[in-house]
Amino acid sequence: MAQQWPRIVVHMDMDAFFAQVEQRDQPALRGKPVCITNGDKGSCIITRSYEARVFGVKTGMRWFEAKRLCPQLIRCPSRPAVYASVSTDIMTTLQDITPDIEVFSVDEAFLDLSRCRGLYQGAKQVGRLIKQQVWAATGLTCSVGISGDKTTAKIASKRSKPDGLLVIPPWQSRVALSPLPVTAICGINRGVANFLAQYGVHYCGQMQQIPISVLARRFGHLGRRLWYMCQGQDLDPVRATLAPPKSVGHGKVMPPNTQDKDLILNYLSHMCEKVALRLRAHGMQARAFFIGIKTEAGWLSQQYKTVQATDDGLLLFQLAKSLVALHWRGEGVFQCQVTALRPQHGSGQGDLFEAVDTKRATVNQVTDAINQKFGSRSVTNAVRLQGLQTPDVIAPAWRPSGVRSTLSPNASKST
Ligand code: TTP
Ligand code: MG
Repeated sequence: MAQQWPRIVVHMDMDAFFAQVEQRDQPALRGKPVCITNGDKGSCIITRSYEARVFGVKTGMRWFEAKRLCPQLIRCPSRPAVYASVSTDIMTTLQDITPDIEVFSVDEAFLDLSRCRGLYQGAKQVGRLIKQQVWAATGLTCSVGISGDKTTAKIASKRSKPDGLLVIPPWQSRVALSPLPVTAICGINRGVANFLAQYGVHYCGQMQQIPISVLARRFGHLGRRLWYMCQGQDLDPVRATLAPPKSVGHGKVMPPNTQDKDLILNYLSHMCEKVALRLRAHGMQARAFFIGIKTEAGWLSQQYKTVQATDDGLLLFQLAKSLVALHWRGEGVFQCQVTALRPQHGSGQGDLFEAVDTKRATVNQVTDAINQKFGSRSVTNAVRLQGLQTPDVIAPAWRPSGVRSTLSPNASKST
């Protein structure tokens, strides 16, 4: 991605989240004005489908008032446990894009792509990928805004709704936000707006007219942040709320009783590459790996420790080859598994006496970029070429522990 993007910040927001889940689960509701209330007698609208919005039905409105605006409005009782579970699926699948995710609410997340920009071609492509991932995981649409800061990204996702994608390059943020009333900015409530109005500031574009110190004196650090936010330069970082995965593993069931050594190695090589690719996608490396092949008598396996933390598939394959050489005596193999244990962000603690293999890192980086652009395995190791007919591995659905703790079954916002 172009260097003019000091940070690449994405805001993902589900469209009419609770209502869309109900329309997904009850096909009869699709295309109809639907609203969600607490229980089937609830009097307050928690949210409403886009079909209901056309009639002016709003969140927080009383049921009888909404019904007056839209006589055919259908009321659905809220199912918090279902929404929490869908929310978990969304946040989990977003981890495949970047580990730097801030779960902002039950249906919103910020993603910082700055650390994995090498994996993607551009903002539009990542945005489309995110929408596809969310759709594949849940069958629901979302809207995605991308910019250089959280505030502008959030404005962009909102502006693109529903089922939209809008990129506002950072150098256009100030102009894009300029005509918006200050109350459009997340964090500016009536009290702050009234204070700003005393200085003649009603729109974001007017913020530069007052010195930052005015806001700092009145609201402290938040005031300073608001001054930057209105100008499309929100400095607030994406604060990762999800715990990193405890392990990253790939396994595959093989043709029963495989005794062909080349085929066994081929499968293992494939697993090694998958694990390494996933580590790299998360900006992680590990020093400990489980490698195993399953025979009728059980697993032939070993835990390996590497001298340095690694994300290199070729190095893992060396370990896998040594496993086969050491433990395998020609028995039929049914399954294979490669797992990185306790992966860590970055390269962890380096070894003072071992030179880091930067050449391999560069090869991996270039390979990832080519495969990202032209499809997986456009570039691959020669040992894996003969296995190209085998279908791609389905990634095991690992669930980062952090997701569940940030979302309770009653995760809906209060109304
Ligand atoms: P929002 O993202 O604010 O709204 P939405 O997803 O329904 O619609 P939009 O397409 O405009 O994003 O909120 C997400 C869910 O949170 C929403 O479906 C219902 C719930 N919610 C509440 O429970 N109380 C509230 O006050 C709001 C605003 C939302
Ligand atoms: Mg939403």
